[in-house]
Amino acid sequence: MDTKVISSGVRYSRLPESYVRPESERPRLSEVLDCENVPVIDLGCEDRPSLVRQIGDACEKYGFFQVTNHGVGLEAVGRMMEVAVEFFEMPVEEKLKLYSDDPAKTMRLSTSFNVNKEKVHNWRDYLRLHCYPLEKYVPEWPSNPPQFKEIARTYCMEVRELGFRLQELMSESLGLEKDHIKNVLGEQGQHMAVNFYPPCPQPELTYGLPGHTDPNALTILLQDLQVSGLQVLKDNKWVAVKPHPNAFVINIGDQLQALSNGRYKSVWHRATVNAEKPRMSVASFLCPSDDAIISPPKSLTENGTGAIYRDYTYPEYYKKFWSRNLDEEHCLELFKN
Ligand SMILES: O=C(O)CCC(=O)C(=O)O
Repeated sequence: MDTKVISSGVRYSRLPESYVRPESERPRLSEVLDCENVPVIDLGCEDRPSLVRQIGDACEKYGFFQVTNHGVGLEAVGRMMEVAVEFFEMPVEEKLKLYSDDPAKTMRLSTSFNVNKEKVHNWRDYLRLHCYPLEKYVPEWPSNPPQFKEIARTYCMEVRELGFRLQELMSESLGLEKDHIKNVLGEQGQHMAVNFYPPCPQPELTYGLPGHTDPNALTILLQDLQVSGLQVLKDNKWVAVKPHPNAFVINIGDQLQALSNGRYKSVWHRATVNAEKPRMSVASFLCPSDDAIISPPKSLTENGTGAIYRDYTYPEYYKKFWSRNLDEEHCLELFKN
C-alpha cells in the first residue's frame, strides 16, 4: 500500500496482508442476525414517565437504542452527512495534509484505530475532531470543503443538546435528580469521529472496527441510511442494527456504566465492511470534564454490592484506553474494586 490512508481512490482486488484477521477473530458475517427489536424511542412522546421507563429499559436490557423526533434538525443532519462524503471524496493529497497517527492531537485524519500499536489494521479512515468549546476548536478544523466548519459547528451544537436531554432522562430512569448525570460529568467535552469505510475486497477477513465499547459517557451515532454495517453484541450474539430513517443510534459508554454502578451496560459494538459500497458514519461522543470524579451515587451502591469500580478521573481512564488495542479486554475491568 503506498499511502497512509485507504480512502485514496485505489480499488484493491485483494485485502492487504496487514488487515487480515486470524481465522478465530473473523466476523463470520453469515452468522449475524438482523436485530428486529432494537428499541426505537420517540422522544416527542409527551408522557414523560413512559419515556423515562422506555429509556431505562433500553439502557438496562440493550445498552443501545435508536431515537426519533430527537430535536436535531433534518437539515443539519443531511448537510453533515453530505459534507462528510465530500470530505472523503477530496483528492488524497488534500486529505493527507491533516494526517496524524498521534491520538493526543485534537484534530486529525487517521486510519484504522491506533495504527502504531495494533497488530492487525482495520478497514476504516476517520476524521477526528474535538468539538467543545467550539470557539477553541473550530479554527483548527478542516477548511476544505469550505463549508465544513459551519456545517459541523451547527451539527455539534444540536447534537450536544440531544445528549443533555438523554442524560436527563437517564438520570430520572435511575431514580436520580434530573441533573445528576450532568452535574457529575461537569463541563462535558465533545468529540466527533467521521468514519469512512471504503468498499473492501474481502469483507469476511477484516473489520471496519472490531468489537469495542466506547470509553466516553454517551455516543450519538448518525448511520448511513443506505449501507448498514453496525453490529452490537446482544445475549452473546452479534446482531446487525438496521439504520432507521431520521433516527440516531444512542449507546451507553464506559463512563455511564461506571456511574450507574453497572446497571446500564456500555455496549460492545463493531463495524463490518462490504465489497460493493462505501459507508459513512458520524459518531459524536460526550465525555466527562477532566476534573469530574467518576463515582456512582450512594443510592446505587446501597444494595449490598458497594461500588463496583473505584473512583477515577476521565484523563486517567482515557490514557489507559489509548495505550491498549481496541479489541482487548474491557478497559473498565482495570478499574474494578
Ligand atoms: O461506524 C459505525 O457504525 C460505528 C462507529 C464506532 O463504533 C465508533 O466510531 O466508535
